[in-house]
Amino acid sequence: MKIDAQPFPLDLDPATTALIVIDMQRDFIEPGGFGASLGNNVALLQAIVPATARLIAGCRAAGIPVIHTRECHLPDLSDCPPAKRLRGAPSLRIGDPGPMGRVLIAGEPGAEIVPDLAALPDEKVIDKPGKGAFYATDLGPHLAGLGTKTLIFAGVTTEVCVQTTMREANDRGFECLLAEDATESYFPEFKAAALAMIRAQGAIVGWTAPVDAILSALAPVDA
Ligand code: C5J
Repeated sequence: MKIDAQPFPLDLDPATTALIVIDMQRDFIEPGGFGASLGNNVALLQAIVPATARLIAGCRAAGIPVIHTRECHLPDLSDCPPAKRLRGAPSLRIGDPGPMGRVLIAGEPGAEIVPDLAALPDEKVIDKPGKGAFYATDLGPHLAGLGTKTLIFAGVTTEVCVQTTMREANDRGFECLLAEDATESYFPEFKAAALAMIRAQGAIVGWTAPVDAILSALAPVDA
């Protein structure tokens, strides 16, 4: 099937496609979490939850596997180098106790995916210590097991973990499509720039398309 995407239509076979929803966690999206502790306006990210939920539902209905990632660390922080933990000037650093438990620590309430986008019991959830979801995880072998060739991406933030994972995926041979209104940044200008970079030079990293364009291709309405 063809997706009405930029910079040109993308041919996609649902049988060899997976959806990756990046880091839609309370720590990034709800007040009191890590994103807010860095001084960011989390309302921007909250706004994409309904579109992301529609994309997830459409992919589930089309039989496309849904994979969720969570950016989080071990309780002893052995997988969080100072080069990551000491960046910025947050009111709460990774591992500090906050209103939703220890910030970005696996198993803590803040590290959970927001309830509206929760994984189904049979869906793969990948805890990742880095920005890219392939780094230090079993995402690569998991996708190989599924026979995946094309990845649809959603989640936050566009220019950090989403773009990093798309670049990792493209280097590994996957065709990549980013759902434009199911991704967001705390910095609207960074989102716009990331979308432009991804599809520049003939889709050098991948394609972008609105959720509705993806859903209408997955479930065409009979004329
Ligand atoms: C950030 C992410 N922005 N998931 N994480 O720190 O993009």
